[in-house]
Amino acid sequence: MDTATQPDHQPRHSIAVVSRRTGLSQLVLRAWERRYGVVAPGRTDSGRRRYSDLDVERLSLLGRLTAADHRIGDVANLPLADLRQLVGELQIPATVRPIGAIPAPVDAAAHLGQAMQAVAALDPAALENVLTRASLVLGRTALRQELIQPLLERIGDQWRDGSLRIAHEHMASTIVHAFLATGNAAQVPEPGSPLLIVTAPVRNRHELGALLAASLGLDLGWEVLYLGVDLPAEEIAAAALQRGARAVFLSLIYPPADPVVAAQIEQMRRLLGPGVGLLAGGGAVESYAASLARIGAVTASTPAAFGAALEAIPR
Ligand code: B12
Repeated sequence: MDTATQPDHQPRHSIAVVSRRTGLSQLVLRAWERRYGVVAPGRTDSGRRRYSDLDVERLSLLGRLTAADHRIGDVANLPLADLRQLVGELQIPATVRPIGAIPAPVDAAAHLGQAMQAVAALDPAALENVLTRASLVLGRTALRQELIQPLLERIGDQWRDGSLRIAHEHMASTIVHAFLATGNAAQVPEPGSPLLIVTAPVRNRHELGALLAASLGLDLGWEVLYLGVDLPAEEIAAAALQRGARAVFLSLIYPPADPVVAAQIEQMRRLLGPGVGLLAGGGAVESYAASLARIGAVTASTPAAFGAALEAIPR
């Protein structure tokens, strides 16, 4: 039987989907293909890569192995069965195996514990190590939802109850910011992807929720123009119109229920016109529900809601 007709050999997943499933950035996927021929994805008529289920499994296994210190050059061309066996052998020792100075955990809760230790110790290199390793072991979705968001919440709680200082929060925010920004920059959208602008309106200076939303937008196959925070409505609208954005995401974390912010939100629709989709998310979003409803903005409090809202926007 021709293997190309078997379901798991059929090339059907885009590079964005494969990146999301394997936790490997698009940059790494392309580099491994070019340098080591790890997989040979099919191509659409317009030249876009399409990966089969078996390609995804192979890439996932290679991601796990490289996260556990195997050199990609040593494992790149092993048969799938050998890769499965090698990863199987990792399972038990992985929890006790040292990578650098820190034992390598396999689940998000253990990574979170290590990340909090690094924050408490004011050790940016250790925090960066935990994030880098987690990105390979957990994949991008779990990294965002089960490590980075809970980490920020815990830091906020411990900062409020006085067990962490502002210095701890600033160190952690700096590392998480750089980590997310670098990961986002490495995600190259496919040509012709619709454009999403991600930003936060004036008085909003929390940036990490916006960077998380940018990361999610990239995973969903959008090109993202990230404009940082504390940006007046007219600047956001001018950028959206200049670049022909299909949608604008506003991150609203703090301050809640601020009349100046509400007025800026309401101005957005007038400045943008009817053709651009508006979305909002973040801890303060409910306090702006009335203004958001008036301008027809969709509130996305979960990744699934965010995905559905983007999906509903004509491209
Ligand atoms: C880091 C941080 C800072 C840093 C930000 C650095 C940076 N570069 O971003 C700095 C030091 C600047 C800062 C300043 C302040 N902060 Co602050 N900060 C935080 C901290 C620890 C993390 C913030 C963050 O990025 N969270 C990540 C986002 C994603 O969390 P979230 O809004 O709760 O979002 C949830 C959902 O809405 C959803 N979500 C969010 N965005 C999106 C997007 C999409 C697409 C989807 C699907 C879902 C989604 O995901 C989260 C689920 O867990 C939080 C603690 C916390 N619990 O968040 C405090 C926190 C937000 N800060 C707080 C406060 C009080 C302040 C200050 C007023 C402190 C001060 N006295 O100066 C200032 C205000 C600054 C301003 N004007 O905006 C409070 C806010 C309380 C409130 N709501 O009233 C918090 C909650 C801390 C606390 N426990 O008290 N802060």
